[in-house]
Amino acid sequence: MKNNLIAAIIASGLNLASANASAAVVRSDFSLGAEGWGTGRIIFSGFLPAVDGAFTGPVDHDPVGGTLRTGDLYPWTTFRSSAAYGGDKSAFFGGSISYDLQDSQNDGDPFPNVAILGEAGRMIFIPTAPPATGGFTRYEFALDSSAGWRTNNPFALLATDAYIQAVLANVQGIWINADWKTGDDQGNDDARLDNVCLRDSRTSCTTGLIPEPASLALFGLALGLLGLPRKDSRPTDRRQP
Ligand SMILES: [Ca+2]
Ligand SMILES: [Ca+2]
Ligand SMILES: [Ca+2]
Repeated sequence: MKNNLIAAIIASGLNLASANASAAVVRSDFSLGAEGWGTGRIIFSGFLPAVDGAFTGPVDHDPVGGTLRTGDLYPWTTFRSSAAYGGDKSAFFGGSISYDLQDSQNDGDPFPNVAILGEAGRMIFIPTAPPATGGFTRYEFALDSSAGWRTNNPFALLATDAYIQAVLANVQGIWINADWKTGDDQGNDDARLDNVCLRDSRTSCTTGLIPEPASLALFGLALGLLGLPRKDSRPTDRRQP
């Protein structure tokens, strides 16, 4: 009876751990290539930005820097995520999206920095001041209402947690702004992107899965139960203080 209980506890702990690990993090460091990323377009819908969900264009890869790179290709040019960032990302609610971004020029004005498109035209975006021109600026935005996401409809209202969850339920892609300088010539907006990380609330982008206290307690309980029969047979002189 006790062995069945121990087995059940361990099995549930392992299931929990593997479910977390599979949904915990999506990363792109562009060491070897563009990793399925491309360029994207934003258009204005009234006074609000709207991403072109059907479009993905070519992007450059800088093998020396290990970064994505693009010049200004469209009226409003962005980087566009690979398919790995699409689909049901509900598990990432409460986590974050982070990346390093650089653009060689800007107007000094705030623009949407990152946009996430869900289904049925639902989009959330965050406007910021421009990134640095001579080096990367690191951004991290929580995937909940604390980050100040705005909606594309109807008046750039602050997105509620429920709206953000609806977007994450079926993500069409992520768009990161590569066009901070007005004008479309190829000489401006040398934009670069690196170290993109989409993570859930239990995962670190650098060290991977952070064990949950509940999981640890469960494992501790299981291991403790397993250890009980052996305890008395362990030689006293080998116990550690
Ligand atoms: Ca890199
Ligand atoms: Ca442009
Ligand atoms: Ca431009």
